[in-house]
Amino acid sequence: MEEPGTIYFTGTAGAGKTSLVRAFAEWVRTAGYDVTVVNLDPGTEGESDGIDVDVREWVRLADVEDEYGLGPNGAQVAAADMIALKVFDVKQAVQELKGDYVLVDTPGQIELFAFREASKAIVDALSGDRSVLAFLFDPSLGRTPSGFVSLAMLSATLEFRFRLPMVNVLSKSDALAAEQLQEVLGWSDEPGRLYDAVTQDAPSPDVQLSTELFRAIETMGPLLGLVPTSAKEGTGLEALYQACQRVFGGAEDLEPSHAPTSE
Ligand SMILES: Nc1nc2c(ncn2[C@@H]2O[C@H](COP(=O)(O)OP(=O)(O)O)[C@@H](O)[C@H]2O)c(=O)[nH]1
Ligand SMILES: [Mg+2]
Repeated sequence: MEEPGTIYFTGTAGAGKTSLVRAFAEWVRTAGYDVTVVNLDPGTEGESDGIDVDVREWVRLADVEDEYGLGPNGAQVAAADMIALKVFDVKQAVQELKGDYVLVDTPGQIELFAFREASKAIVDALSGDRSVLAFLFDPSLGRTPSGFVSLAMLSATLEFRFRLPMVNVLSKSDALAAEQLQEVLGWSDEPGRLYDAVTQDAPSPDVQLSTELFRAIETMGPLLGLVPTSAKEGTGLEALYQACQRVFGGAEDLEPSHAPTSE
């Protein structure tokens, strides 16, 4: 059996990871594939509905806080380390479900996920040859030139840390007006436009810094290729599927077996 395609949904707190995992899981299932949804966030609130493998079965943030008398930040760090110790149990639970695609919702605090060795160990253990990071650009930050550059840097940092291919996503695209959406997508399609936007941004002490950051992004290579999605409106999900599929190298599999809206 072919190895499942594993997609890690990453992004700043509130970027829409959990919502997109749910909407995308539904789309991929309707397209005829088996999907396994994994929650790696020990602090997420709410029920496990729609989650197939939930790390809270092994580690819960509230329990770690109580048991070790830690505040939320200390508990997050401790929980990440505890999850790393359970990663083979998580992996076994994922493998038993034999999904075609594994969608992984990552912890709310991206700095913990990005910079703790434990997270790297977890991703390394769960990832096979067909793995990709999806990084969500939250439009509330990504709609300004400096916010956009900051998110692009964060995306590049994750790619560099985890050594996995990256698909960049503009989440909550319904929250932007049409012209704003076109502007932001233009920044990702044509670096020159982002450069102009950054340099024309209202003069402020950090414009120089943003410009330097932009030059770094420019030399970092391939264009970001932002895929606009909306979990709320269910748009962009097929484009996201295709972007991931291109990374997995299954060009012949670009067309889902049963497109959801085909009948
Ligand atoms: N307008 C809009 N809001 C969204 C969308 N996806 C998520 N949200 C809202 O953004 C907030 C954070 O979403 P969530 O999925 O919990 O983000 P996470 O912290 O990255 O997992 C919630 O209030 C959601 O209702 C979307 O596609 N469009
Ligand atoms: Mg979430």
